[in-house]
Amino acid sequence: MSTKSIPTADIQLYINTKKKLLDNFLEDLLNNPNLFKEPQELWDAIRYSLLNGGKRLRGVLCLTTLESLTNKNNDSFDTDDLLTAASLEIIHAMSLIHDDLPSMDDDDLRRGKPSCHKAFSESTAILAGDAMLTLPFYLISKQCTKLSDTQKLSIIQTLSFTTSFALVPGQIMDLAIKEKNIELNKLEKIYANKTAELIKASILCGAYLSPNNIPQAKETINYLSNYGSKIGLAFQIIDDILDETSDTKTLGKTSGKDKLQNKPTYPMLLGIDNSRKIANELINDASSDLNKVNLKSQNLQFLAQFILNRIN
Ligand code: GRG
Repeated sequence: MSTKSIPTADIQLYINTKKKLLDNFLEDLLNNPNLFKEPQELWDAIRYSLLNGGKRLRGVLCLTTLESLTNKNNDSFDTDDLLTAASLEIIHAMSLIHDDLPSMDDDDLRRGKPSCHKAFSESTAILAGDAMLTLPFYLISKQCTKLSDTQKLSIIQTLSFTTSFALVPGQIMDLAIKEKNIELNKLEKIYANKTAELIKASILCGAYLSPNNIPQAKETINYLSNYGSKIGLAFQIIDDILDETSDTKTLGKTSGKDKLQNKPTYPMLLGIDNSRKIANELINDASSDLNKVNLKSQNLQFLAQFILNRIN
């Protein structure tokens, strides 16, 4: 299937509709008094960090993958689907809380508001992140009632593998960079781990939510996996470009920080034009991977385009 393009406003509307679904679901989840008890400070910090905007790209990718492999849509996603998509957003938000800490990327601003450790205390931010890291495993194992044990295990394995073997190592490698002239392949490895793997995991979790009898399941998973790694790397390259070219208000986090911290990035190593070219190639490659999968819509293609054209 060749990819038609779609007006940016249409894909933004598509994303916003799913974002609203996820925002409402997360809000209801966090307002459940049976689940969230004392101390108030902990749950206030979690609510503050989770219900504060964000593009919800990981949750949207999960639901879009499910939609692309099945006949489900916004009206027919069930609680298990939304708990899984929400879990990806919970882990993502947790990683942002910890990333903003003074001992990590040290940023006072996130999603246009003071970072969690600024709005609360550093210890509360660390502990809120800790609770958010394991919450998804409780939600999926206990509250997903329709998924088979195999599906739950695949999702839990994907999430735990991604955090232990990609996000955390990626962050450690990122913090350890000392030389400004790091080789590109080393930077690519860091980005693949700290950013692309969770994006890939979002797509895989969406695939695991669909019934187990997808034709040629293994091949489908492989192509979706390749698509995820490529759009994930492109996402981080665009993030680097936006850090240089956009402003703090649009980004909702401090712009120009990489330069300030003397951190090597794609634009620093290759220039903005070449970095954009690489991101463009990655999106084209990802699109070719998707063309090998029998999908019911082109929405994953459109999300890849969105990643390239995003402004925040
Ligand atoms: C244990 C999961 C875990 C993590 C600990 C702190 C850490 C290790 C990893 C941080 C990795 C990190 C922050 C990577 C950057 C990824 C990135 C570009 C985030 C911004 O994503 P957006 O733009 O954010 O989708 P919004 O706010 O829109 O959700």
